Amino acid sequence: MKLTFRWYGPQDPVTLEQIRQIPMMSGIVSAVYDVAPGGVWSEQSIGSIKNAAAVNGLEFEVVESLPVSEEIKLGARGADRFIEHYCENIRRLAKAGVKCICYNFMPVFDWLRSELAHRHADGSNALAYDERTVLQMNPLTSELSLPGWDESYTKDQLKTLLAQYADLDENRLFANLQTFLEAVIPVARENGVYMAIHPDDPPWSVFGLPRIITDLQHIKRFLKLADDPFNGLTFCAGSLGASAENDLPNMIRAFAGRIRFAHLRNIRRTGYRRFEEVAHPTACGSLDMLEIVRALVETGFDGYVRPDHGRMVWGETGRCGYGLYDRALGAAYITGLFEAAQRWHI
Ligand code: DNO
Repeated sequence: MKLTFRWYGPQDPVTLEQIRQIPMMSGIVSAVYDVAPGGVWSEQSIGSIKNAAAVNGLEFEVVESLPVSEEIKLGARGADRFIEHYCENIRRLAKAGVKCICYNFMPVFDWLRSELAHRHADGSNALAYDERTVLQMNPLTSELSLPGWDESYTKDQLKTLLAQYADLDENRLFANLQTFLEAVIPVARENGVYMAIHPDDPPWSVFGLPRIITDLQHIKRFLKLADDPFNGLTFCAGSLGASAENDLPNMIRAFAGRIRFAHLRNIRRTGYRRFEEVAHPTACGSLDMLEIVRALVETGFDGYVRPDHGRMVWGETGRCGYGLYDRALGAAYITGLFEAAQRWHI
């Protein structure tokens, strides 16, 4: 496996000089942030990420995210043009040495949380989700807003978008995903880039919008839409683990050979559709991190890994979930798990 770290570009308070000092760090996971979803990334912007990484002895082989525009998810008029843009981005990224692209197919919202700085007993804070809080919010009328996406749309834009999704069910979303994959996967294959869809976070429907990358059955269905090694998966432990019904090591075994990227983090489930993000080690949360790594090693996983959301510790401030310290601790812990699982075949 190759250990990587997410970097949000020159604006990120976490620097490449810091990232390179984390033991075993091979490269960064990044994206072009100044182009709206659906646009084409300039070769210059892609090249400048690559160069900045290289100057610091780091690779840039993984993109997260190359966003899929809502037109594609909706199967709306104009979707073809955006799919062509998407393919062009794959070609350009491949030319710059990118080997894996993480994306998601969640309508309207990406990840959702009800709290961005949930305080833990030890004084650290982390992201948290409580469905009871989320259900009190009507994204159209409520004055309350959810962290994570509230600045992305104006109320009017959101209203139009949600109306467009009103009669889109799971099957139609799958059909639109299939149309997307039929165009994109051959381009990915020709260019030697693995596509790695990210699970929905949390892995259930929110605000009546369908979510389809959620559990064993749905992900099996997704993998069959294009039964091709280049149609792969980002295995996000924290996203899938939010549902107690997801048996993560079992899912890893079921998806063997198709997992290209692993996001490893722990969460603690504290009730029905309620969880908080915690430090990476097994004993800190509900997920058995060693069993997860063991399943990856056992199934011959040779993709990219990154520590995922960290807590804010030692007074650090910055982008929620993406500070330096706790993710660096997570990286060191993940390295240890892989070393043990690989050496002792535990
Ligand atoms: C949140 C991330 C997601 C992820 C996208 C991938 O911290 O895990 O935003 O990058 O869903 O497309």
